[in-house]
Amino acid sequence: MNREEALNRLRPHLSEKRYNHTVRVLDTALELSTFYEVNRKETELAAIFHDYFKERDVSEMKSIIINSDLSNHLLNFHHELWHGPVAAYKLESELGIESSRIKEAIYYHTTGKANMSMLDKIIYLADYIEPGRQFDGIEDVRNEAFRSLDSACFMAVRNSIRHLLDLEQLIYPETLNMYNDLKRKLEESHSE
Ligand code: DGI
Ligand code: FE
Ligand code: FE
Repeated sequence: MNREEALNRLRPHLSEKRYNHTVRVLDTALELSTFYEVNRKETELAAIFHDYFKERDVSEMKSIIINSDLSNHLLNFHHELWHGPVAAYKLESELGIESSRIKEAIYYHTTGKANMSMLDKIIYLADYIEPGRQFDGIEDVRNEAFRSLDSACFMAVRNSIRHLLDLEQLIYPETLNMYNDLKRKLEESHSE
């Protein structure tokens, strides 16, 4: 599926605002993929479809989770966390995309996880730093993004956890796993 076809498949499922966010994530992700030499085609499709299920009914996502091999554990956490896994699950049957690498990047784009691939990190980070985002401390993450993928992802997940703590929200375990994993890796690389 080429870029134009993919965007045409996505368009009916999103509001203009969310569609424009997706195009900015796509541009940002492609810049990162060029810089870090990550497969362009995979980056393109993962970015385009990362929020494919973002604006579906919560009840639709819930029934997909219950009637699929997706873990019901997700249902114990905020429904904001469901759209990635559900989109990843539907990728092959609805869109004919078979790549497990694309699937994984979409699955974990909201929560992150330990041992993320370069593609996973690029999608996670592009979603966080695309030019339309305004979070506290985001400029530091934008600057770091083209210096070290691990360090920039660490800053993003650290900020997100801080934000969730401020709101007294539940924190999904994979998000903490991502934080711990990158913290260890960055410490190891500094002590070399
Ligand atoms: O879909 P987007 O808005 O582009 O971005 P996203 O997929 O990163 O979703 C962000 C939302 O997910 C935001 O409202 C914060 C929420 N979120 C991310 N990680 C966690 C979380 N919410 C909870 N409760 N726990 C998490 O670990
Ligand atoms: Fe999302
Ligand atoms: Fe997004």
